Amino acid sequence: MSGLFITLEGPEGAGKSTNRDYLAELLRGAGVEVVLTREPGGTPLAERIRELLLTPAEEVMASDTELLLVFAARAQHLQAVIRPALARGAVVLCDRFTDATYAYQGGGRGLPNERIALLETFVQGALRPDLVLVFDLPVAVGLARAAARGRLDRFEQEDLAFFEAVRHAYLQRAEQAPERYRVLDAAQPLEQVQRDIAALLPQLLERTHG
Ligand code: Z5A
Repeated sequence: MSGLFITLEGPEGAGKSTNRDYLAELLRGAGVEVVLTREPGGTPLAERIRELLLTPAEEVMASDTELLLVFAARAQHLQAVIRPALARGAVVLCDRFTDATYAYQGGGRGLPNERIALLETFVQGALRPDLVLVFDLPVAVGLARAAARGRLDRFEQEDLAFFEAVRHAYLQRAEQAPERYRVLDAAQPLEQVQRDIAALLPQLLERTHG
């Protein structure tokens, strides 16, 4: 595969979508083909699975059901969108990917990492993001931003301990593979976060052009 696979991760309200669009604008301005997508979702079928995952329901969803749905959506997304885009040399900017599974289903729900790793290999083979941008911020700040948006989804209804575990899992993964991760301070004003992103552009373009 010749494209570049960049994922944006972090807790709710960290600014992933806002900054994904900003980075896309920078890359497109430099003449690069960019594919913007998100997880769970990214294809019509995967978006239907997203609905199942995010809509609060009376029946409690088992953690393993949640895990399998996340990977079912990912399998579809990889086949229909991500792999074809990378194969033609595009930059794929994906709002959340498998690091979110380690953070939410692993850290938050407490599922063993080995189970997640098994599905990761089954669904993705050797494919991993080339770069993971982790937008880090205190849990309370992110939740306040999410709450300001209105109705909370099924994940946003979890308690603070859940989100602390999510944040911890992200930071731990970034620490374990610093060559593939960049942790950005997402509690800063948006303009500063975007300056930090713009500073990454030269190295991204270098990798894009080979
Ligand atoms: N999930 C999972 O469990 N397992 C998985 O494997 C995957 C996902 C892939 C859906 O994600 C849920 O799926 C997610 C985990 C689970 N849990 N939840 N909830 P999502 O990405 O769709 O949901 P989200 O994280 O809640 O998205 P979000 O709240 O839209 O966050 P965001 O994209 O990081 O933020 P934003 O929309 O760019 O910004 C939010 C607001 O803050 C907005 O008004 C901005 O203008 C503002 N903002 C952004 N940056 C700043 C700064 N720096 N200062 C001030 N204000 C800012």
